[in-house]
Amino acid sequence: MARDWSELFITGEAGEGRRGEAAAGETQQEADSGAPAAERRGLFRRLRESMAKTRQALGSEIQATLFGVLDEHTWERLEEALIMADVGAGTTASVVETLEAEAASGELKGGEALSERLIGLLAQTASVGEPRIDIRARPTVIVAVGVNGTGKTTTIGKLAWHLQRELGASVLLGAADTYRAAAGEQLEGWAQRAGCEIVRGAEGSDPGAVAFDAIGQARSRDMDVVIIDTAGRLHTQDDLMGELGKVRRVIARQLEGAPHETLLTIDATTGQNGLRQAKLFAETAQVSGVVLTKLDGTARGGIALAIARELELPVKLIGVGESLEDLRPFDPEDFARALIAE
Ligand SMILES: Nc1nc2c(ncn2[C@@H]2O[C@H](COP(=O)(O)OP(=O)(O)OP(=O)(O)O)[C@@H](O)[C@H]2O)c(=O)[nH]1
Ligand SMILES: [Mg+2]
Repeated sequence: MARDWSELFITGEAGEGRRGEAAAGETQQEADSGAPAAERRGLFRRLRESMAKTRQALGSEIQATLFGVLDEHTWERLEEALIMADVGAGTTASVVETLEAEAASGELKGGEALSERLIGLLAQTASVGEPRIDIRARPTVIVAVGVNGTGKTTTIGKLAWHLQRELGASVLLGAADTYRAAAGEQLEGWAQRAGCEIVRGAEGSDPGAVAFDAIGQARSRDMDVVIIDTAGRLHTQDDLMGELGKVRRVIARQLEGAPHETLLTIDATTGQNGLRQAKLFAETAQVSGVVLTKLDGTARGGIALAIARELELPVKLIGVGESLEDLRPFDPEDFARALIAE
């Protein structure tokens, strides 16, 4: 599971070109600082802080004391709390059923043990597929798709910044959302903040052509990663799905094996409703992972634990704010622990 950036990305072996050297340098730095454990604790603390709303909502219900007396009421309260946090009916039912059965058989004794097991079960349901992002191909092409307003453009900016900062990768952005006048400018703003380059097309121009251009430039300049922004809305949903398919085909023709990663952004504040909208994208855009955004602003962050089951896709990244640093790898166990542990 990806607890930090070095675990999230699959990179080449050390010494294998620029990226390998950068990665090795990073590891050395970590070793020099001698405090990966302390760093991890710091990250975990910040994760808890950024999920304060969900944690407070859940924490007031789920505490070791909840398991003091085990009766029907206990399991009902647990179920209610998880559903309120948007963990989802299916996920909640299966987790609570297992916990209840294990408690009844005497396998688990005491509030502490039950809390721990609950964390483990939630983490387990949230684990599906490949949680990492493989960036060994050069260039690696990442496409961001999702409903308008969910945070594609913002996430791209943050991701570009982290790729450069943590891995020393060179990143080029492709502004293939040519439908909205402001979309290119917005991505340009993020490119400046992240300190990377961008390829844009004229408003209303062919998004596939922008993607084609971006990959062409990245290849000729031997760059590491290309991230393509796409539209979240067109005249109709069918148009949009058609266009995403076209962009994808152009990319595949331009570079074998690309796109290597298709990230679907989902706005956590829209809860189960957002999930339903996301399903359409997941079905048609060959999505390989989810970025769950705006976790900082919602009490329904439990949705992170339901996505794996409901979309059969791993959450790879979470957005916890509006600035560059506010993107982090998703680790189901850390996440469940941050929600539930006292
Ligand atoms: N609080 C918070 N706000 C976020 C996060 N991610 C994105 N946002 C905000 O959500 C709004 C929409 O983000 P965009 O990146 O423009 O969304 P988009 O998917 O590109 O939208 P379209 O281009 O219209 O399809 C912006 O105001 C962002 O600042 C997050 O993790 N936390
Ligand atoms: Mg956008």
